[in-house]
Amino acid sequence: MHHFVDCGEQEAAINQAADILRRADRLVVLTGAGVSAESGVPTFRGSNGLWEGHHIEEVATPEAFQRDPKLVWRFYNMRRAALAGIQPNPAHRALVELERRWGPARFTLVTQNIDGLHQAAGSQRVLELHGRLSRVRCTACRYIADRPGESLPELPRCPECDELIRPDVVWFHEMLPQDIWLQAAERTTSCSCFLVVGTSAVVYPAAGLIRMARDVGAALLEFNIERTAASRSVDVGLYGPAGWLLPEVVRHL
Ligand code: BV8
Ligand code: ZN
Repeated sequence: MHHFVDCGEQEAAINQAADILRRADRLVVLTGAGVSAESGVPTFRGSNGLWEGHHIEEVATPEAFQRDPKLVWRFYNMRRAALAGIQPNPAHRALVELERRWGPARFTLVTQNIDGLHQAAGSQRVLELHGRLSRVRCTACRYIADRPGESLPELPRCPECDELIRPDVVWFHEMLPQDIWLQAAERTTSCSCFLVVGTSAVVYPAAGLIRMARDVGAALLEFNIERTAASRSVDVGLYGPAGWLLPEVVRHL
């Protein structure tokens, strides 16, 4: 396990990471909020996990929605509105390039993010573990729809049955979409190199993929601006903005 921090050592880390990637047959990448940070999307723990004085873990829950749906919709409508002004950054585009080089059978992008920026950048296959901010679904019937760019009322109702609709995201204390989780786990346990990009690695079961990759002997690379809960498990840590480091490693391939 090596951590390179200053630019001389960072150059070494970039070369080492490129060497490891070059030899890798099947890649899995796990991204978190940090990969969208340079697009202007606030991270969760950057604001020490607060929104309007509430802990995000307390707003993004079914209990909060039950108790105060207006508060929860205010939180999500604000984030939906913010989506209008954001674009993918070079980190997203570097991951599109990796997918192009390895091809869909040997490259899997797993994201905890709900901003849709990977798809906007051109990633073809994205496993969204925590859902999608632009999508809404009914709390009562099977209505579900992708409604990007639309500002919703403070208590939006279902066009089919008039019950409350909710963001189609996975809240804390909710199960992840089973089929997506199984695909992510299956790809992770058969990969030879696992990249952890822009995540504090504290939210489970997503963060559990890191351990799963290590347990099958995959090489682990971390891209982050600082050390995380995953840092002690990785082979090479590259510490700096993902929007610079990821394209840099791709350039060295
Ligand atoms: C579950 C969607 C099974 C919503 C999200 C009690 C009861 C039940 C469960 C639990 C419990 N206690 C704990 C749990 C488990 C819980 C959990 O892990 N909690 C944590 C807080 C400890 N998990 C769950 O509840 C999961 N479900 O367990 O179900 C179950 C079911 C019922 C009963 C029992 C068990 C569901 C988890 C999914 C929650 N939904 N998002 C929304 O977004 O509004 S999670 C949320 O956090 C986001 O998806 C986000 O992606 C994710 C993780 O955060 P990160 O992406 O890592 O973002 P963060 O800000 O933390 O870090 C950013 C990183 O980027 C930093 O490291 C920073 O240094 C770096 N960075 C910043 N800038 C840059 C950069 N890196 C590179 N370049 C830069 N420029
Ligand atoms: Zn309905």
